Amino acid sequence: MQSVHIKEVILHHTTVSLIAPFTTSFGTMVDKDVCLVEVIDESGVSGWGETVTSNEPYYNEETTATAVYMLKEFLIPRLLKQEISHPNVVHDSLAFVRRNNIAKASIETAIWDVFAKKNNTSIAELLGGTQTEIPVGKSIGIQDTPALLVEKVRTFVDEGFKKIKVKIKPSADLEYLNAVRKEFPDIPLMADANSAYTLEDIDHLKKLDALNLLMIEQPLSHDDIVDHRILQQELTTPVCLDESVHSLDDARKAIELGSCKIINIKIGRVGGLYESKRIHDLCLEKGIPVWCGGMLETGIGRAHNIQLTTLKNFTIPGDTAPSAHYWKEDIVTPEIVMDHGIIHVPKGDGIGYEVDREKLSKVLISSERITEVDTTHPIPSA
Ligand code: OSB
Ligand code: MG
Repeated sequence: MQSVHIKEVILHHTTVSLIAPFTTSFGTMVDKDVCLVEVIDESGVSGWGETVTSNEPYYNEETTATAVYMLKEFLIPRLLKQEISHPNVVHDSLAFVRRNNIAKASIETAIWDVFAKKNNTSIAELLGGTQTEIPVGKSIGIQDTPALLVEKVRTFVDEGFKKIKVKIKPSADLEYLNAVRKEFPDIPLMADANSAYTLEDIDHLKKLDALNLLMIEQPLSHDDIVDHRILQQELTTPVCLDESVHSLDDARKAIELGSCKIINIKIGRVGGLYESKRIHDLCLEKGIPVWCGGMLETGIGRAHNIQLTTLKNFTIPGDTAPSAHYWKEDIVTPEIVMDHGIIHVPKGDGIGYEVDREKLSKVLISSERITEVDTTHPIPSA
């Protein structure tokens, strides 16, 4: 296999606007700054990644601005002009920086894209993914009334989505979910709390067991795996962890403790495709099903999610909905579309989609070329 040698990195600073506001227990998102990371190999091949951050540190501790800072001051200086034999080694190369996983993933994923393209293959193939059709779920933000939510669910069920995920918070949970279940007794339905509850809510959360949910996602604190164990012992509804799993080690500990029965894998949250694959493999071995979460990505992040989801333990529909559900116009071509609740995995090399520079220019604020190591910080060598 041909290795990667990064000649330059271009940080494309963009602002993108969702077609509709998206509300979770931690707030409402409408516009966000996204940094698109273009890694250019000495052969001239470009690969793409994206910071799946938003402008505020409400989901986790990172923002787009902190991710850009980490890239410029630490991560790019560590990788620029280095010989990278395989993208599997990037995760460990960046381990000298604690956390900042979304920043790390933005460049790690771009290196996977370069490596795959240089070697005339797809990321899915490099990972060992075999699924060619990805079932798609829809994540629905918190609505003003249960009736509005039911109408949204109806629209998405009619479009063919294979799973419906409803965002909840203490003032918008049982009444909303009951309304949906009454109207749709059999659909695969789940709830995502984004850490809105504590163990004091345990009696309240037990009422969810009557709703036959696929799972409840991240009910308790964003970095907890101990209280989730206590909750899981009290619930028949499977607990799924999102925010609390940042690494293979976190996944192992959560599984050993019995803190969850399902794991949501997000490439950004765990620092890249290599760690995502390792978590996938561990979960497969332990009988824990996984699914691919979403972070309201542009087509670049979405494409990486599709490549990852080809792995066989992604048995539950993920949150990677088609681009038109987020953006008036996405930046990749062909458009990412759904066919009766299925995304067909593209056959092309790398991420399988092309970044359309004309479309990119419409959301671009500025492009910053980095060709030399330029940092005042000491950076450990390989
Ligand atoms: O918790 O899964 C989450 C979006 C932003 C931050 C956190 C989450 C989400 C989603 C959206 O649920 C999923 C999507 O991309 O459609
Ligand atoms: Mg979540």
